[in-house]
Amino acid sequence: MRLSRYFLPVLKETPADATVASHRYMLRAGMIKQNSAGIYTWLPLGHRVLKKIEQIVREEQNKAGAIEMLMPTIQSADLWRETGRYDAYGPEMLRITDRHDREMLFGPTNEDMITDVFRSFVRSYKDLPKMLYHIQWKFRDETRPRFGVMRGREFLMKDTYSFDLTKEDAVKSYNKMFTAYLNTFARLGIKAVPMKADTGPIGGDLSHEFVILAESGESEVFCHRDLVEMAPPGDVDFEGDLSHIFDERTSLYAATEEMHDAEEFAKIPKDKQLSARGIEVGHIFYFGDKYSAPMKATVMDSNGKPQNVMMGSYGIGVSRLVGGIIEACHDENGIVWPKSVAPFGVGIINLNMKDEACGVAATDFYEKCVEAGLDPLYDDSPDRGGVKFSRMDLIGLPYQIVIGPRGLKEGIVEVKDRATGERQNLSPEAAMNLLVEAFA
Ligand code: 5CA
Repeated sequence: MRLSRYFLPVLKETPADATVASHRYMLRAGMIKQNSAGIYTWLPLGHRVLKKIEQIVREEQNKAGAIEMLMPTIQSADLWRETGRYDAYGPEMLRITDRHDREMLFGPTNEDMITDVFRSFVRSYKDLPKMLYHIQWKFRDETRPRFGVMRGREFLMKDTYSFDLTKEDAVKSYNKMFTAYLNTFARLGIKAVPMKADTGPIGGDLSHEFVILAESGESEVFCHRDLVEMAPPGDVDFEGDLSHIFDERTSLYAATEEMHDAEEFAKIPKDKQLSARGIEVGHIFYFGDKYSAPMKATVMDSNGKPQNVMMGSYGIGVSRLVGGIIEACHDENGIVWPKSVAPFGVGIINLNMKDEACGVAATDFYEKCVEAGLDPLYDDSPDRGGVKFSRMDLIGLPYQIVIGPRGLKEGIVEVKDRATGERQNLSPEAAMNLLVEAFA
């Protein structure tokens, strides 16, 4: 992409109402525009990141055996009356009436609807287990939408629902998602720690939040330090036994504020005790027949007896992650994207648009990057060098290639690693090799 043809409305001023780094940088880098409280337009740069995160989440769900579908955003109140959640959910639910005075709502989550889908089609234990998911916009009329996309009112969620005959099988599904989440967050370039959590309006008796540790986190969390550095499971057989992955993590103390047990925490060696602030980027629940019982979602077991299907639900805040990743990955100059989710792989800065040799070299390098699949952003604007440098730092692409008249005379370009700040003078060929290797 050439910057001159792109839509990157970068702001010079720091927006006054943005109190956390991710919100400030997302506004300044032209990633989002607020439309009303907690509701945002995803501008092209922000949209790229959102889609990259979504795709990684999708790939890891598919690996775990979950099946993608798509349910609507607008739901009928009737389904929610069946489970008693229409009244229980309270003012966070956006309620709508259509022209026939039928009560509808903008879905804050989908347990009720997916249970209806399930009971409409599945009759036998032979069709189990099943894990179904979608990636869809949700609406929650939060009392205090804040921190930009991290606590929005309209937000993108990946929500998976598992269906099993027995609690024992349902726990296997829970472990699949637990494992898939560890891999997902590692691929996104962040450390998200699974912590014992409260179930809130979703319900159930087994639940974990996946939490990024960051100063701007909304809640206090407590855990054993070793959990933070644990390697992700990687390539595992999702049909095999995954309980050791779950046990290995949950044997170490980790809990959110609501579940915190000060006495248990005190048993951890002092130097391993970690209390910090955290951002919840994922939340998984096992709730058995909480929805299947009232909605009569049953399957025949091997004796021909109807059984309530045992369920769990598993959420990832896809849009929240854009902010969460920035909270974990930034410095005083701007965002420092992990390679896997960066909106472009490399930024090319042409320091002198009037210099013919620079134009030829930059265009040539840009085209080679396109061919190599590096997804380059070429700053071909007439702006001063200083403006180009700070804009490129702000938007946080992993690598910058600086092409200027002086270097070119010696046959070199400058490669800057955004994360380390390290600069190298290399021939264009060597620079290209470095990039190709970095993204291999
Ligand atoms: N149905 C279950 C799991 S599928 C559920 O709704 N869980 S949840 O309430 O914990 O939400 C799942 C994830 O959505 C959270 O972990 C969080 O990352 C994200 N999320 C929740 N509320 C918001 C919000 N207001 N803004 C942005 N993301 C949110």
